[in-house]
Amino acid sequence: MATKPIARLQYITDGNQPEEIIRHCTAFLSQGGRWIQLRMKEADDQLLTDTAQALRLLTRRYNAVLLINDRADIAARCDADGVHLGKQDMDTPSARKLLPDKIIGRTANTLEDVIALSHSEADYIGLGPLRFTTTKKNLSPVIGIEGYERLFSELHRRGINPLPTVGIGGVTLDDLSPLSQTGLYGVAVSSSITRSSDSGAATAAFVAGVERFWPPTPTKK
Ligand code: TZP
Ligand code: MG
Repeated sequence: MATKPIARLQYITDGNQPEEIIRHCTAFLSQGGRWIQLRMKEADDQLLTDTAQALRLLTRRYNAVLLINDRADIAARCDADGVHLGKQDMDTPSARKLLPDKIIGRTANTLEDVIALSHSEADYIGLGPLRFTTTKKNLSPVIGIEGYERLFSELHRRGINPLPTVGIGGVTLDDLSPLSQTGLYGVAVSSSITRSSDSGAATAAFVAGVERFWPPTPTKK
């Protein structure tokens, strides 16, 4: 399967209020963010579908990627660009049947998870948590910057080339420099954007930080 372009900065929505979600997503997109994962843990199917459809229209205006957390069926129904699935969610082959050409992201918490996923039909990995966060319930043990360093050196030692892997869980601006040195492909951020006093300004700082610490590689002529 052709490799799909994965953004180095991914925004994960927080909460279950569509107006708030759309407000923060608009700020994110207007400041250069191009990848949104809609995560509404307490919404029923109707509310999730309605919000996903509104975000689909919004993200199209910015040529941005829209993923739906947990629900491959709703991602398909809303013509989202893909889905992000946790360990308890649908298995990857079943999700691939629903979303043949779309992006499938999966959560990893350990070296073993990353290795298994890197041999799967998934497209990218969210690996975390970097540190404690209240955004997610039932958090797995924190990895820490040193944990990421150890994990990527072990992958290197074993000759394993992982799927693009983004760090997640309590990521702040100050983490971008050290995280970029570990082997991570990028970051997924929620509260550092959603809970800042100005989500647009926070996005602008993340966009600049990600470009600085993961500079685009020049394409050969
Ligand atoms: N998975 C692991 S941590 C997390 C998810 C969805 C939440 C990340 O959000 P925040 O607010 O950036 O810590
Ligand atoms: Mg899930």
